[in-house]
Amino acid sequence: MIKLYLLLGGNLGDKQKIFSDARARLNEKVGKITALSAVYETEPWGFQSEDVFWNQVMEISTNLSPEEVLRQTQQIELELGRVRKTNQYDSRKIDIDILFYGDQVVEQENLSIPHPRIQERKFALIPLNEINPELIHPVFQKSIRQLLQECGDQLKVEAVKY
Ligand code: PH2
Ligand code: MG
Ligand code: MG
Repeated sequence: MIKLYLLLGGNLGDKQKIFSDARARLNEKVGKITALSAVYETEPWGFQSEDVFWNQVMEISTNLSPEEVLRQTQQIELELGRVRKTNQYDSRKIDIDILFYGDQVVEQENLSIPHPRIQERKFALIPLNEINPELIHPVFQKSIRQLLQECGDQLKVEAVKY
């Protein structure tokens, strides 16, 4: 079993319903969810939009390979209505990103693990820090707590109660 960390993100549609569906499908298809952060309301990072994001991080215990995880998460994105319009950042119903797969480093054309921009994004670091601040980034050899302290991202990230 490998400890996998996934990030949910979305800023269109019924976010509560979509996130709940995504968690149920991940729990069924990828592995048991063993830790879950709060849901955070976050300002769009890297592009302009009126529609704020929700983000949430989960830890999953999985037997799937990284490629199989990618296939399942992309399938779930499609089932939940994800439409990819451009290669630029864009509003979307659901994005499921692989942050970490144990301490493995994967560099393939369509898959990079750890997620290549996690260290620049408080919308990923803050929820991950909530569930595992001691997790070590296998490339930088720094904890999530340390990466968060060093992160210069100023965009708003706030836990939501719903
Ligand atoms: N995802 C992006 C680009 N920008 N901003 C926020 N707040 N949350 C996201 O999940 C997000 C983003 C690309 O996947
Ligand atoms: Mg993403
Ligand atoms: Mg993605």
